Amino acid sequence: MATTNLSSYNPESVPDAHEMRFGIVVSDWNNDITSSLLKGAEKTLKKHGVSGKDIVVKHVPGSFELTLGAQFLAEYDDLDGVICLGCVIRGETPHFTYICQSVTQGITQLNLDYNIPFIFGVLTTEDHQQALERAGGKHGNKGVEAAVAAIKMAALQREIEN
Ligand code: DLZ
Repeated sequence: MATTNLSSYNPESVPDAHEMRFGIVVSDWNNDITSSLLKGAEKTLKKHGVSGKDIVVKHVPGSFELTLGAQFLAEYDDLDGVICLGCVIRGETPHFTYICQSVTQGITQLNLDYNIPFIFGVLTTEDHQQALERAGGKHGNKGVEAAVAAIKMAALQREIEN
């Protein structure tokens, strides 16, 4: 099955973001992967005009903590959106399933509770190799995809509100 390249998109389809401000909450679990996701997200936001001072990065211990970290950012800063970056790799126990369910439901709930977008930039993979391939490897970078989604959703909100 062909896998979409997560870094491939039409730059002209992305609205100008120079007046936007974003939070990024990033999980330290599987840091070799999530640090690449963070680099991809920051680079993409800047490429579309977001100033470095308007990118607020906060770290949390693991993907389970992404939801609360994102809520803290939404509560205490004036943001156009929050990008949640993490990497959950399947292990030998059902832990994977519980963390994936929790973070998926948590981020969905934040989208419904707050009037800004929360973007799901979480890799959920069978093994470390699959994660590497999606963190700047042959399938692109999930952080890039998440940043593009954040800008598009923030622009959509501005368009509808104005
Ligand atoms: C405990 C745990 C395990 C086993 N695996 C992962 C993982 O693959 N990816 C991830 O982001 N976090 C993992 N964690 C940590 C949990 O997300 C969480 O930080 C701890 O359970 C403490 O609440």
